[in-house]
Amino acid sequence: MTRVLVTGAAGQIGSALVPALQDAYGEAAVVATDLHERHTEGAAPVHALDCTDRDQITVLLRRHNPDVVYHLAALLSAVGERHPQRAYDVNLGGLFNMLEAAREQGFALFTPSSIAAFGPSTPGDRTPQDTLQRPTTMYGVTKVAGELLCDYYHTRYGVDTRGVRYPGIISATPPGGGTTDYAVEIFFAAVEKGSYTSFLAPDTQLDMMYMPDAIRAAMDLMEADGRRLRHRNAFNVTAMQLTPATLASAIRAHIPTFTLDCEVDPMRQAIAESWPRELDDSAAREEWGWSPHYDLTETTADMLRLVRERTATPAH
Ligand code: NAD
Ligand code: AKB
Repeated sequence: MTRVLVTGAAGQIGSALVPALQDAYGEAAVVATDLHERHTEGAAPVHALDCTDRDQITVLLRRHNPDVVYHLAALLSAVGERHPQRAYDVNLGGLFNMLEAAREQGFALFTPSSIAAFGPSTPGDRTPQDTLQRPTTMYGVTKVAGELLCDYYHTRYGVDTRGVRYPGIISATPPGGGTTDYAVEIFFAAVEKGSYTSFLAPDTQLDMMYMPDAIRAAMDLMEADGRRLRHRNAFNVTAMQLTPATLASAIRAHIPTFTLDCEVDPMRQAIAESWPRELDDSAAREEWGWSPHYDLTETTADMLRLVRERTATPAH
């Protein structure tokens, strides 16, 4: 039996990853952890694990003895810019602690990086797998340093580290304070109010992906034959390139009266403009067979269905 532990399990990705892991490996095989303990009806219990607390990590990981850890605990870009010191502690200090635990205990470690690991001097179109990385946010700095740390622990200690550079993730689970959060908020606003005010300018293009593809990317990479992986950590992955305007027009195919306007938040606009417009994900396709299943049309239809279910709002 594969035993799995997830950190940051109560967040946007973790709350979708945990049930998918339970489906794949069985409920008893998956331990969900986050900063604070949580018991929500119908969901796996979340155990307390602060990834900046090395002693707590050692005790909990020895107790559960996982084969694989999905390390999702982090502060995202916008929150990270508001609290850079805390972002450094959680994103890099927490990852260092998990890597040390992986070295001592021998589990495989999945760590997501992000399009935020690139910066304004990176080529923004068809951004290559291996290219210039000079991010200008604390979040991005911790992501690029984290990619390097994961590479180091693999080459130096043989730890089975793996990871992807996620684009913005669209889901009906709430986002945690990033620059791409608008792509989730817009669906809730469309269903609840029929209009949305975007904090990014309407023509700001970023890579995006629907949650089921993001979950499949993580699980497929962890199941892939390690001998085929030349990059291991920080594989570029993408599914679609969106702007607030293109997303609004896809929503209008279902809600014709939907309106988009915009009040630019200068901080998040500057962050978005420092990130790539479209990643080249050919290394992931070649090395472990990655390809997305959801395009904009399918994502929009499924998101509106889920958001209506969650908000109990009938279709217009
Ligand atoms: P999120 O903010 O929704 O969730 C992160 C979780 O980490 C939260 O539940 C939070 O309580 C927890 N956490 C914070 N500090 C902690 C600590 N000290 N110890 C333990 N847990 C702590 O983030 P997410 O969107 O689920 O992202 C998960 C991972 O994926 C992160 O590494 C993030 O950088 C990466 N990622 C996410 C996206 C995206 O669009 N969601 C895109 C690229 C990369
Ligand atoms: C953010 O906007 O901070 C995240 C990310 C792309 O890493 N969604």
